[in-house]
Amino acid sequence: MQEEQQVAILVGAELQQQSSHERSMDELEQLAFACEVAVEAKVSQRLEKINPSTYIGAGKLLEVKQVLSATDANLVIFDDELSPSQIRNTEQILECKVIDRTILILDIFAQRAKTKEAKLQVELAKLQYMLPRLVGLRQSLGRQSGGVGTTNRGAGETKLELDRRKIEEKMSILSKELERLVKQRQIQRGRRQKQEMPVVALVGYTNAGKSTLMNAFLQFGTNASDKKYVFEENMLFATLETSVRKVTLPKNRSFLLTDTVGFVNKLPHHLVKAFRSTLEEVKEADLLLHVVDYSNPNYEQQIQVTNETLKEIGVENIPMIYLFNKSELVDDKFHINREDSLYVSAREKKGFEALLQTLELSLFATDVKVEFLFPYTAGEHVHYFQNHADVLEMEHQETGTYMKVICRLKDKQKYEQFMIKTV
Ligand SMILES: Nc1nc2c(ncn2[C@@H]2O[C@H](COP(=O)(O)OP(=O)(O)OP(=O)(O)O)[C@@H](O)[C@H]2O)c(=O)[nH]1
Ligand SMILES: [Mg+2]
Repeated sequence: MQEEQQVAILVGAELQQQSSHERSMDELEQLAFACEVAVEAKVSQRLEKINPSTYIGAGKLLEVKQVLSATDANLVIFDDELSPSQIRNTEQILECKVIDRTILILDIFAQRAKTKEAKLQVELAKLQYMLPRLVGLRQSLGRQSGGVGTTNRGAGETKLELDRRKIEEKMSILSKELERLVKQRQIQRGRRQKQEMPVVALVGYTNAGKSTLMNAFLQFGTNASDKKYVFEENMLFATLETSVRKVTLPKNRSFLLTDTVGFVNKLPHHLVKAFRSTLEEVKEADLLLHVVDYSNPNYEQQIQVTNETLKEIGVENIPMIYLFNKSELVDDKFHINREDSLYVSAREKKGFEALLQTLELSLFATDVKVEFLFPYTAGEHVHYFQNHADVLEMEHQETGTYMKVICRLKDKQKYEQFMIKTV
């Protein structure tokens, strides 16, 4: 079936004196582009409060209808999550397919999801979103042959999806499958924890530069073998899956770095819930690097949205360092004077010296200087410390190998029996 080019009119309500309304509409436009939907026009209305039946006022809606008939637009996208009856009512009046910000984001996630886990999570979130909206969707589909979101699908599939009982059945199957995958992941994570390496997670708004930063870290690190670069791209939600890489800094100081999915304003609640398991890695981090697109005029709101979303997934009380990224694009860059922030450019690899120093301080502050004497029968321990500690001195003596090292506190405790003294 030939897919019709989708052309949309964006509709938003400006509540109070929101300065962020225009930016939210711009972001909606970017989200539409990410779904290959062209934007014909934007219509905004200043409102005291949202109209419960049609979201914007009836008069304004007719204005949208006029724009629809004057252009070749065939889709209306609201910049917020609509209730089932709002979708039904606006579709009836506009005689056109209506979707909202939520389904747009769900569609992007659906298109981008690559791993089985991500696919399941998105599908589940989509079904959850659809369930209470079946009536409205059914009507809309009677008129149009299009799918639920922005993608056109075959009629057979949509019919199946619109059957409530079948949806519920499917959701329960997906949940079980997801649970199984999550368990599998927890086992993997448990294995990793045994390595006792500190975990650092990159978090932040979508397109802030998290993946680019991760790749920069891999270049700086000394581990030559494990340089599996992650995907970075100038588009919203380039990253949907969590990737973990080991970064080794000089002096054998290693940590695990986690790249995660970015956040966006009004991120659908179902989606946050569905992605909770992916983001569990973040919950267990020792340190969060909050990456901010400092060149974005809206960066303050983006920080706020990110912090709120983190709270929603239960991430609290983890030390956080703000990385004001893309700082090479900003002239007056040092006006934020906060102790917990650094200015970097992931693209130009600037500001990394200070960053690495800060990481050293916060991750390896409890490292200790220890002297060991390993008998020659325990050669594997010598090997271990050569790879996991900063070796200051080493000497083969009569009774064994003498080592003076700076190592992790945990290792000191573990190998206490071989210790001569703490220096
Ligand atoms: N000018 C400039 N651009 C940067 C910098 N860091 C990243 N970018 C660009 O910003 C865009 C987004 O970068 P990503 O690393 O994919 O961003 P992300 O935070 O991983 O985004 P999501 O995965 O979508 O959440 C890319 O086009 C990068 O090249 C920087 O320091 N300066
Ligand atoms: Mg990314």
